[in-house]
Amino acid sequence: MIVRTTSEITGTDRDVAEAGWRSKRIVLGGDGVGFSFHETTIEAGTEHEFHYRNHVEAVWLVEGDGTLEDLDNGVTYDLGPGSMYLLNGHEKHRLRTRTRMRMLCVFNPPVTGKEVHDENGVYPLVAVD
Ligand code: 9YT
Repeated sequence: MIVRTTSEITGTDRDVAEAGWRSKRIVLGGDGVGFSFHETTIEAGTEHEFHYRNHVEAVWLVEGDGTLEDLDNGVTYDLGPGSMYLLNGHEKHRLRTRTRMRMLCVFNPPVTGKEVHDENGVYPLVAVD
């Protein structure tokens, strides 16, 4: 069994930030369970494009609101506390925050912690050592 708290990973290499967003990865590929589990916060009034070509991601919004645009078909969804979106088709997407969002995200296959977004907002598939 593994038990962790947010405070013990804050400021470590499991706590990553890029412009406008920050993500604390409480479970990573190295934990060996087939998924990774993240708490992502995105600042108010920001816009982000992501495209997880190699991963399936579920995102459960706990706090905040904004919109999610599916860039594969142009459909836009309103998001608020309790909204969940599942990228089961590797959809390229744009998140726009009205207020600061806090969301819980699961990735399969797991993120290892070594990925960086490339110029298209894609994470490469990185094997666990
Ligand atoms: C909202 C979202 O896509 N979060 C993904 C996790 C974050 N980009 C990370 O931990 O790298």
